[in-house]
Amino acid sequence: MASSNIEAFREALRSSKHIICLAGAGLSAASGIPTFRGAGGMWRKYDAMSLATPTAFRNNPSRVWQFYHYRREKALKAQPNAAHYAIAMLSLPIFRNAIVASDDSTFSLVTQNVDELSRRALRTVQSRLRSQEGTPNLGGSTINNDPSPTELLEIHGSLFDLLCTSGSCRTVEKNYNSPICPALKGTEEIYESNAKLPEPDIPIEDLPRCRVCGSLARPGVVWFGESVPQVYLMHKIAMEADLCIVVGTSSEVYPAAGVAQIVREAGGKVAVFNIDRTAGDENADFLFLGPCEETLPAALG
Ligand code: BV8
Ligand code: ZN
Repeated sequence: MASSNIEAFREALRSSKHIICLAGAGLSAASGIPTFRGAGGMWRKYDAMSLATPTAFRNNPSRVWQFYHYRREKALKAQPNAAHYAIAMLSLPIFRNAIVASDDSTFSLVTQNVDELSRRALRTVQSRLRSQEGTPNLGGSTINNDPSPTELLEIHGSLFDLLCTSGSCRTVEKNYNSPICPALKGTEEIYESNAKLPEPDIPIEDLPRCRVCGSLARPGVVWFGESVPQVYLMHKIAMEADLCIVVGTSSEVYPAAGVAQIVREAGGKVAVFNIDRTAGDENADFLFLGPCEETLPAALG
């Protein structure tokens, strides 16, 4: 039976050395980003899962791009919340080593979210401390202030990666333009309001194009049925972890949902932070029910 005793969790945290955090849409809920399955309904008119597939994009690129444009605009206006920052602080060796009383502990955040809010939170805490004198060992790569590839795995990609769909070009670029193209401007309102406004059918030539070859571009996210590029790195980190903190995920999407089981089978402990009960949480060592933007800072504080 999972414990909800914070002191016992803190004891487990203190005696861990390799921490992995697995995050899902519930981590960003307090930032105003709708979850996939939550009451808010990612995109009320459609089931998000039916739109996050290569087939949906092939059959109706206009609708799929409106879905991603809607989420890009939401994410651009959103701010990381207290749970993002509580996790981000664990990425700072100077902070983490003080908790786990070891100077060679490791931390990895594996997020299923594509909103880049965790990336922003890690960048903020790492650059803020880096800007103070004499605090050299802050984690992250000093080059572009970005978290290192093992500190942050955005395993389902990013709303702000733009991929060329031409097999001979395959350009990938970061794109934070709002809107990403003129034809999508304002379509987010149609989906925000309950008005039964007609869905625009945007001609394919007016959808986002590759800057290099002009082909149709797609969002740089991993769709259902597509392989997860960082799955091996994720599994390697999970097998070496002695504590897994699972935050705000329904634990229904694989391979991410398998991480906690891998940590448990390798002898590690699992702590679940969720507003509701979820698949497999009865096997966790710790279960903290409530909004993670409150429970996580309280537990890690
Ligand atoms: C793969 C990016 C194999 C896009 C996402 C048939 C064919 C192929 C594969 C499959 C198949 N059947 C099943 C599969 C496997 C499939 C899968 O797992 N399906 C599920 C539905 C059973 N997985 C895949 O397809 C993966 N690829 O298997 O490839 C392969 C190998 C080789 C070659 C080819 C193929 C790829 C999966 C990635 C899909 N892309 N995202 C986009 O975002 O648009 S998944 C997407 O949905 C999210 O990223 C996220 O991962 C998932 C939603 O899950 P959650 O994050 O958990 O969010 P959810 O809304 O469900 O839950 C929110 C939780 O938060 C709730 O528990 C709620 O209680 C809680 N909460 C809410 N508020 C708070 C809170 N908790 C705390 N505090 C709060 N305030
Ligand atoms: Zn191209």
